[in-house]
Amino acid sequence: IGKPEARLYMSFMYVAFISLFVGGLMGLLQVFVRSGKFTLPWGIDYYQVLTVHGVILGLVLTTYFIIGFHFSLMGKTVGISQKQRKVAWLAFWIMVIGTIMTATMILLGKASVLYTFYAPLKAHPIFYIGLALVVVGSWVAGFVNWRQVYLWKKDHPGEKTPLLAFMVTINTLLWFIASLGVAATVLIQFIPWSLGYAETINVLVSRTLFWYFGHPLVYFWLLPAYMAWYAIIPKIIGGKIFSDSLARLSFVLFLFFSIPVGFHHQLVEPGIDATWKFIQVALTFMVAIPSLMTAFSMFATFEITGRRKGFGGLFGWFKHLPWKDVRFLAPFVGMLAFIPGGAGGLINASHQMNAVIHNTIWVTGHFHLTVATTVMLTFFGISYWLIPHLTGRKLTPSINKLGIIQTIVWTIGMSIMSGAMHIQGLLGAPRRSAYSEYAGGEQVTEWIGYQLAQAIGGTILFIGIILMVYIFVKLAFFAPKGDEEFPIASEEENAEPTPKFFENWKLWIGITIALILFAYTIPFVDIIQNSPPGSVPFDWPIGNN
Ligand code: HAS
Repeated sequence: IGKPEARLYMSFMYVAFISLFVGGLMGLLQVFVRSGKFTLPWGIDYYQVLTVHGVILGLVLTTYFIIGFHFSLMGKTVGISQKQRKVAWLAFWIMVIGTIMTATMILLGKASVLYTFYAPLKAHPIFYIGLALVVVGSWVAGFVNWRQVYLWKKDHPGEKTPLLAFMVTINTLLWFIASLGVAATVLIQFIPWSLGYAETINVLVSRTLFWYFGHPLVYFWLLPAYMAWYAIIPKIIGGKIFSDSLARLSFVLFLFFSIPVGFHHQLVEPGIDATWKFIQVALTFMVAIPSLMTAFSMFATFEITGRRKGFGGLFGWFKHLPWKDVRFLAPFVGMLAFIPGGAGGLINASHQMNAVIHNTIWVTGHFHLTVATTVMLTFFGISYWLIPHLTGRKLTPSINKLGIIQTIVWTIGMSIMSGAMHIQGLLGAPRRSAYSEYAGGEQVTEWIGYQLAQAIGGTILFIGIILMVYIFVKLAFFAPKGDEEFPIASEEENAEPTPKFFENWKLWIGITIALILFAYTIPFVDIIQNSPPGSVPFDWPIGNN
């Protein structure tokens, strides 16, 4: 790989891993506060720390890692020109400026609005302007990716887009369409409101636009992990991609179904008609299908590879997997975590059960299994080969061993922390709350042991973060020079050829937009028409309703 490309891709990775360290430290402080054995010094507020944690890990770390990974995949499969690289740098710097603006406001205590930042919580205008810049920067990066594919297709008429480039195109499309919602609420509602041009804000509109973005956001995190599962893990285990068409279909289904489902975060919210909640829940169950297809495909790859290596029987395939290779082990633990993580998601999406867990710390447990384990361990698994590949170094056996220890530490820490969160949530403990005895409520005593378990799990996780940051620094600067492989698998020979219609982008985008309009138009008009007094939407520039 050329130096200028590597420098570009690595810049995103540096921001990602610095974020991992800072965000992890904040997580440690939180579990300590919640245990009731520790108070924050110097008047630092719990919600300030919680906002840093959520924004920096949920939004900054993920977005930078994903964009850096997208670029690496595109560079490898369809190439990047010098001009595209320049625009990609522009994207990077717009994002960095935005991130610095946002982070400064949070650190000054002027934006303790949590990573979901919907109204009525209000932050300093610079916080929102910074966020808007991050989104704009990410769009510029996405436009570069589309241009890369477009030019490649022009040079290769009639050929199918390489699988990984196809997947990146879907993920950037998903991100673009979804982030229009957050851009709308930030530009039309929050910036005027925080600047004082508008006196009021329509809370329900802001929450609805946020969740229109917030749910697909989780698939924007998940899909890069799936890219690795479908196309990279088979190579690492010495196998092939089970089916290129199946992989493409599952990504197309994610594009369709990940956006028109935001109401499943608003099931207990008054002001949204129950019929539309029902429809969006039905669509939510549709979005589980491509994940089940992914599970099927992974089992197929494991089994076919195992049998080819001569491991027969019902579970013989299990034995051949390269357990001592951290490039496999870390993502594999991520897959395992997604079994309870995904099941938890289906519980959340079911209206009656949602009433039990909504706003409890169960939800925090759910997303620490999904994003903080499934996605993060896969991202770590990618880093073990991608970072040395980019820096011209080698993943040595000793760093590999350290990676295995890191994976085990993460698994233990997360099982304790997330397990405690799930149980405590079922016992009614709220999420997003500092330590409280709730006026001596009897039920509260049941939570204490779990709060302590959370603190123990969180501390183990923090050790995992230190280890990972150490491994990153080693791979980026100190590992011996060499050529680390960029592992991309080829397809099984007997797989059906991929049908041509997969390249029909107009069709995919058309269906996506139709589904969004179907799921959102009527309820959105309804929300606006029935706004309570004092919350007229979009009242800027009149501003005094
Ligand atoms: Fe979720 C809340 C529903 C997936 C993240 N979710 C959240 C929040 C986050 C989040 C961050 O319906 C909190 C937001 C906030 O701050 O308020 N979620 C779902 C559903 C799914 C789901 C239906 N979530 C995710 C993923 C996330 C994520 C992925 C991040 C990456 N979630 C909800 C709902 C809420 C929610 C409600 C709101 C709750 C409330 O009331 O506030 C589905 O996509 C899940 C489908 C997944 C599966 C699993 C397939 C299994 C696979 C593994 C295969 C394993 C192998 C290994 C191959 C059906 C693919 C096998 C080897 C062996 C040896 C066995």
